[in-house]
Amino acid sequence: MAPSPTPADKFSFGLWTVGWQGRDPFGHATRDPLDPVESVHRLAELGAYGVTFHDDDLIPFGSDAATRDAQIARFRKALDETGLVVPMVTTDLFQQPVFKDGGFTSNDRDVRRYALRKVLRNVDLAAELGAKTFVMWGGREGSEYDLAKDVQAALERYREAVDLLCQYVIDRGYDLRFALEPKPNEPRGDILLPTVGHALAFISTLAHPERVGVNPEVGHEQMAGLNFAHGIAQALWQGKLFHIDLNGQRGVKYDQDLVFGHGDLINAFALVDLLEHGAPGGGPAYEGPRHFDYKPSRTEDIDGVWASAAANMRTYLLLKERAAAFRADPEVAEALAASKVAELGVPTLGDGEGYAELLADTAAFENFDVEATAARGFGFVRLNQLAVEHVLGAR
Ligand SMILES: [Mn+2]
Repeated sequence: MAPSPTPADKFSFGLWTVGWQGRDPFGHATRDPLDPVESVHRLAELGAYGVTFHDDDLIPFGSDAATRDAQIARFRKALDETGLVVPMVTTDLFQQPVFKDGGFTSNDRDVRRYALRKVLRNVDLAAELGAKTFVMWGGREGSEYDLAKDVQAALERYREAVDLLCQYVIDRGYDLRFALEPKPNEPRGDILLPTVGHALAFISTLAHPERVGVNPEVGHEQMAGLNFAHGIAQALWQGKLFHIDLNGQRGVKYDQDLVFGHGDLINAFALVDLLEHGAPGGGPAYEGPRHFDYKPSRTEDIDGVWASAAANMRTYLLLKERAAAFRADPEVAEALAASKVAELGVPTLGDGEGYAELLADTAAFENFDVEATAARGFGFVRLNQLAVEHVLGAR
């Protein structure tokens, strides 16, 4: 029996997740629009603590000032009534036709200036609502045709945009950090900053790198055939895991946005273990919101929407419970020791040792028994089977 979700679990959902109407490139919507106020109430009832949104999820694109203010007021009232918070806000720079070649990196300079204004306005709203993280998914920042996009210039313009936004929040005194969300492709043929690694390298070139981290999404990394738990581990190691998008994906194909755990379940188990306990060698755990960026499948009716929202949280809590049991199992402790997992946390060089001491250490090389060491197994398969059995509830 997994515990029911409570706000202490810090589960959050995008308005665009439960609000997705099931429209895809081959088919019309299968569900009616959902009022954001209704979503706030239903998510609170299910035990979520937070709700997130793109500007256009809350305020229809092109609304006049009065409509915008009224919609924000209705939303705020729902937050006050439910106690839900807004930990993160993001801007839609992908749906409107004007952004067909991107926002910050459109070849058209006027579009780039318009995109920046749209984001600046939403940064003000994010700060007003108390959000601490501003996510940027550059879904249209990319190309289909290599000769039509100067990628180096596009990266310069990307940097110019992020530097300007950082300067703005610093000057305004906002307690807000940015998180870049990588994705390899879809809707563009190729998207800039396609993986966590690309994004981390880009951040190191910025004027205010301390203000910018990543918001990795399970499916986005797995679409590139990458190991999500590894990407998260590197982001944590570099102090850059500002936010996370949890969902499920079954291999290298279109972005499925399944319920968390409905893709690679064993990788999801390793992920929850890492987020909750930190690295075995003492690396940090994750303190931020457990944010679900999934889509209730097109086959589901509105009851299925709320059932799938609950499923995300329940799967997370079940995996959290299973991870705790895994860590507490004496046989697992013994298998971890046999696999020398903790030994990787020991520095390769001794205290005060440099290359001179290493060169002088005959045990390290001249007298090292290469053959005997090479013959010893690490026992990783046994360890993994113990993990699988914990996931299956067999232990
Ligand atoms: Mn996705």
